[in-house]
Amino acid sequence: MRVVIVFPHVGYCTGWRPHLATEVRNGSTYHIAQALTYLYSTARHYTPHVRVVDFNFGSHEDNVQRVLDYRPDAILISSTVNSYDSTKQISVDVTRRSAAKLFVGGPAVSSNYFLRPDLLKLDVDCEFVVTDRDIFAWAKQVFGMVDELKFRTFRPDNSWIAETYPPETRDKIRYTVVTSIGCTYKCTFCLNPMVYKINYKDPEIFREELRCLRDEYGADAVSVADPFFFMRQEHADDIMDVFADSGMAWSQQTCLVTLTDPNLERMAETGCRSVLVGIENFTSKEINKPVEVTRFEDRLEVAAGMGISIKPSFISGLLDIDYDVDLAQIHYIREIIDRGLVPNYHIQSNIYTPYIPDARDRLLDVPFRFWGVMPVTAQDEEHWRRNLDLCDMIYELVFPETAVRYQEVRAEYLDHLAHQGTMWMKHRPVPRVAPDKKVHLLTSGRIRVGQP
Ligand code: B12
Ligand code: SF4
Repeated sequence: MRVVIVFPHVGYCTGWRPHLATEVRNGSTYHIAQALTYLYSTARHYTPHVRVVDFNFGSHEDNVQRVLDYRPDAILISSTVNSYDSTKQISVDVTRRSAAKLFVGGPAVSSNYFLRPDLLKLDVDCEFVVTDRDIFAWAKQVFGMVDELKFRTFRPDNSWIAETYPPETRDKIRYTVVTSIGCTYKCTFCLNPMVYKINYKDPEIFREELRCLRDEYGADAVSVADPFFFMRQEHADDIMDVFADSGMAWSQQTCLVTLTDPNLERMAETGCRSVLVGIENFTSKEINKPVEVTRFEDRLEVAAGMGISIKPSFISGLLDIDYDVDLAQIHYIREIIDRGLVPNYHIQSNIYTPYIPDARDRLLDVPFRFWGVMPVTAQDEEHWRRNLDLCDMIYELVFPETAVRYQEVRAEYLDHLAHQGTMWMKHRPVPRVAPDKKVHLLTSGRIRVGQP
């Protein structure tokens, strides 16, 4: 069986920081998706004929041609919601000229398939694939069989990188690895605790993976994609020992409470240069992890003293937060930039995006490329104006260098809304499920709305 794995274009939410910056600078890099490494390696377990095409590089037409040239029997598209416009376009363009069977999966599908299926409608036939705890289970749908593969012992194969990205592109990408999946916290807006069974990679498998990235690609730094690096101390210690032996620089993401003095010291000793820390909002009850201003500022200072940059991430417009409280947080973010505590290009500051179906959201009818950048949910028109105002304040105060680009994207967004009969998206209502119950229900199909 011949398989092509496709990563669609990520819309305006590029992953470069800030999203709407028109120049790539301050060390920004494109992070290779671990979904691709694992989709490729798993597919190779079943067939030798696998190719990956990443639509974030090169033209759409050339990439469609590359998919077709491989003469696939199956095409697997891995999509987030932000890249779903591109997924729709690719689906139409490839199925028009190929008889390959189309499978569409990834976070867009896992989060929406059961509770908001109307969002996934495509103009072509396809089979949707939901990840429910087991990241290898999809082989049953695609290959008609499934072997017992375990994240802990599975050996990822990174040889797809050389076939996918030409050397000039490889200079711009950041090599990534994943050492654990899932999360022990349960923030209501996050897919991680809902889609993955918690699991930890064997440090010796990880050592081999790093060796391959260093020897075959000359990688001298990697980014760890684990949603919560310090989820289990023993595992994190083992992984840091492997980094110490490798001599590679590394970065990771974790929660504020785990940035203790001993952890920061060991991170510094083992070559960790930066850590993404999800602060999100200092007052919201939607957040399941402890975050406090004093601890945050104290940790910023201690980490900086050890040569580690803390890259905080903030969310405005969460469902339980008032406009004034959000506005105060945006001013606070500006203040920490002015006080020299964090440069703005190390900050993620986004308007709340309704990635997880929630009966409290009312979605706007805008293309998916705006998700993660502009407001796409509000209770009513007045609330939408307040969310838009928060968004304006974020770009004006936190990312002033994006002003021109922001105004272009904003104008396109407003123009789109002005040409709709109604600004609200029509879809069947999302069933009310208590946020803490969603962790076990979102991807299991035990509550569902009916298929797209
Ligand atoms: C690491 C990470 C990042 C990293 C690296 C991103 C990258 N490109 O890899 C960084 C920090 C850069 C990042 C950025 C962003 N991210 Co991110 N990220 C993650 C995270 C925590 C882990 C992804 C991962 O590596 N998983 C491990 C791999 C092995 O598992 P997997 O991806 O689930 O894939 C397996 C299966 O699901 C299945 N599968 C997947 N797709 C398909 C398709 C088919 C056809 C089949 C058969 C099977 C299949 O098989 C795979 C392997 O076996 C996820 C959380 C999540 N739950 O996925 C969020 C997540 C994917 N990110 C998200 C978002 C929104 C973003 C940003 C848009 C954020 C922003 N505002 O900038 C950007 C987009 C950047 C980009 N270019 O992709 C959202 C997507 C929401 C949604 N519902 O669409 C997620 C789900 C987190 C969340 N908020 O809940 N991200
Ligand atoms: S702590 Fe981070 S990864 Fe875990 S559920 Fe909350 S936002 Fe998601």
